[in-house]
Amino acid sequence: MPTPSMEDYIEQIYLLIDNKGYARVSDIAEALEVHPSSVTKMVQKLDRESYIVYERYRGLILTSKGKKIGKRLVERHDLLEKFLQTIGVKQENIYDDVEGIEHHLSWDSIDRIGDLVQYFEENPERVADLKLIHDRTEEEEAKK
Ligand SMILES: [Mn+2]
Repeated sequence: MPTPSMEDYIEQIYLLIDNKGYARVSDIAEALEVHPSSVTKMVQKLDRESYIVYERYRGLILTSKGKKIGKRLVERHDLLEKFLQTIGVKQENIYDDVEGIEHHLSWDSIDRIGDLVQYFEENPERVADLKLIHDRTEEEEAKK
């Protein structure tokens, strides 16, 4: 299994290739806010572990193993965003919170959160109930 840091790279490489058709070291460095030399080190590691194929002057591509994991990581990120949105987390907190938790949950927990999101999608009146609790909590907080 990839480490959290490897997951961040695979996720970004997958997104870049999906959006632009390619992923350059400089693009990855910019997306992850890290130094290009760290990116070079990591892509070499990802190459050794068969997630990507990296050729210095030709760029990099995901192997089928890298693609499969990349897709799962992007879906996991999107699911967790949707989950936090559904439970009423403020938009400004969502991206950073997902980046903070996404690597630290088992796939079992991810799948169960997926069930919960699906439950809310199928029962929008439950989302409205939850909103009432949310509003009540905020009112009580405001009084303190
Ligand atoms: Mn992410």
